Amino acid sequence: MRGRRQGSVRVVPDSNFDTSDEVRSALNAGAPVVALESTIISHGLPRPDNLRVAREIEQTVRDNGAVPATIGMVAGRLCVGLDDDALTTLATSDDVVKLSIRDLAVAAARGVDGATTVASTSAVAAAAGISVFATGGLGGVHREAAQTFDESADLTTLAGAPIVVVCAGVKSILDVGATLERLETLGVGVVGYRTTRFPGFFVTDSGFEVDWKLDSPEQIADAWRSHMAFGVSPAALVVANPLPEDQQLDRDLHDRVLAEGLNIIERDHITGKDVTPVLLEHFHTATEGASLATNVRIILANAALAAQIAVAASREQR
Ligand code: PSU
Ligand code: MN
Repeated sequence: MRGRRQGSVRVVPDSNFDTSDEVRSALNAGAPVVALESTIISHGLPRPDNLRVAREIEQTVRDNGAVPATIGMVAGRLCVGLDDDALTTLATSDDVVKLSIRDLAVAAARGVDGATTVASTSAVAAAAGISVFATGGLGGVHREAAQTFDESADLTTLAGAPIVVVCAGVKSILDVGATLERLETLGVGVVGYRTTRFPGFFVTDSGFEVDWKLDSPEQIADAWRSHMAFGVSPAALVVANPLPEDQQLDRDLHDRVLAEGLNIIERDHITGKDVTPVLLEHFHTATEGASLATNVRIILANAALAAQIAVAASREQR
């Protein structure tokens, strides 16, 4: 196979992906690029706000000095950097398939439109030579996983995708403690941004600690440079960026809606890749928009921090 190595992932020649001119030029010049996922757009946020938010995320990356590379599949082509038409399709079409890492090849053969999860986005981004990725929340170990075995492929994929992932932790719809244990087992680094408390997405503090705290984009870029220079681990580095306390979702509302959502999953026998989207949609309808507003603040904050990290990393490279 052609291509240079970055961790265990081979950086493939960009002809294997449909890379936009803007993203390709930025990568060739060593300029800062931030990868963005598309499942958040198609299955994570309600319409019609999702398209507006998708554009705002890209604009936030630009405002902070980096080039956005939203990743997704259009008519079977795996795209790194979507134009506005493609973004619109993924946000508005009813036929967009949620694509985890295992789905990419079959989906390409079928020529579908698809949205990439954290798993597939991080793997494609790392292979394309992008070193920073912004998302909302990671998938993780579901409650009841001891019976259902429901653990997101996000976790296992991050073990072999060398990229910095900026997120607000994982949603409390998951088993947060078990998710952190799995990240440890898988060798995925977790640092808190200006905190040692692991965030719970809608809420600032999930109740769990992380071992490391880094306080600036430069410190994170330094850590990443060491990770890549040592070359002893192919894993991602998760940067957990909590929402300020005065912006989190009301705790009582949060706990009530979560309990309802978990009941729906059990009542309707929801399984597999539908679990996460059904829980997220329940949150957005049951909180009458409050969770959506929180969600948007989180994603934009993560996009800004990711761009600042990408800028710091590209400065050090030169
Ligand atoms: N968690 C969120 N918002 C999301 C997702 C997770 O708070 O939109 C999406 C991401 O794309 C993530 C995926 O990678 O759900 C995980 O799905 P699953 O649990 O089926 O692996
Ligand atoms: Mn699952």
